[in-house]
Amino acid sequence: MDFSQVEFLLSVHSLKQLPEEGMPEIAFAGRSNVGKSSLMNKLIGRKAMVKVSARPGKTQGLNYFQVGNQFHLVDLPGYGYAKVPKGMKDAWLSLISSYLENRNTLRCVVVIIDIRHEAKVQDTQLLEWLREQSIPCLAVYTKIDKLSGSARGKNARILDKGHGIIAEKRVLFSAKTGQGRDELIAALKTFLPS
Ligand SMILES: Nc1nc2c(ncn2[C@@H]2O[C@H](COP(=O)(O)OP(=O)(O)OP(=O)(O)O)[C@@H](O)[C@H]2O)c(=O)[nH]1
Ligand SMILES: [Mg+2]
Repeated sequence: MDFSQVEFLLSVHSLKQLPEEGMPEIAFAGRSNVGKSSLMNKLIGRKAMVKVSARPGKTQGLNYFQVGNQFHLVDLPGYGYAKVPKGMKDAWLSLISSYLENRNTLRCVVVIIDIRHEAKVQDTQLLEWLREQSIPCLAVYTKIDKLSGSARGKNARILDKGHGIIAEKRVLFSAKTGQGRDELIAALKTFLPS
């Protein structure tokens, strides 16, 4: 994967703003504040191309990034943040689910999960829904820098069990140290045309 040319393309707030289907797309989903945008920055090797915030709810709309003329990376707004007004929550949900369901060029949804917490119902629901829709996905357990080696292994096994994920099919990652970046790239490559 060549990240020497990455640019921000656009922020999509309604289905009709979606760019025409062309390049393959990889979307990044997960709870608010889990570290989706940070993971993307680490992946592309930029400090702040994707906006990051300590405050949950930073990413709104679907933010499109284009990598060379190879593929799109799509940063999705986080879910599970209680302080977002209900009307806005429903609008997000309908935008994101229609995007995920109908986007023919979507090759993989990276579902990002905080390794420190037990299996959360919204993550389980998303993973099950993606499986039902036959949308390929990859689970990434992030913020591993916040745990010691043994706690990492233990928590990863708990999450695998809770979400029905096979250990070989997920990646442990840290946006702080960059650990897991090579594994993430190798896994993502399997979803893209060679
Ligand atoms: N220690 C550590 N902190 C992280 C890691 N990933 C993200 N963070 C921190 O977690 C906070 C949220 O990161 P974001 O990347 O903005 O999270 P997000 O999932 O995009 O959040 P929303 O856009 O609000 O849904 C920031 O303070 C990051 O610095 C990680 O791997 N390790
Ligand atoms: Mg974000």
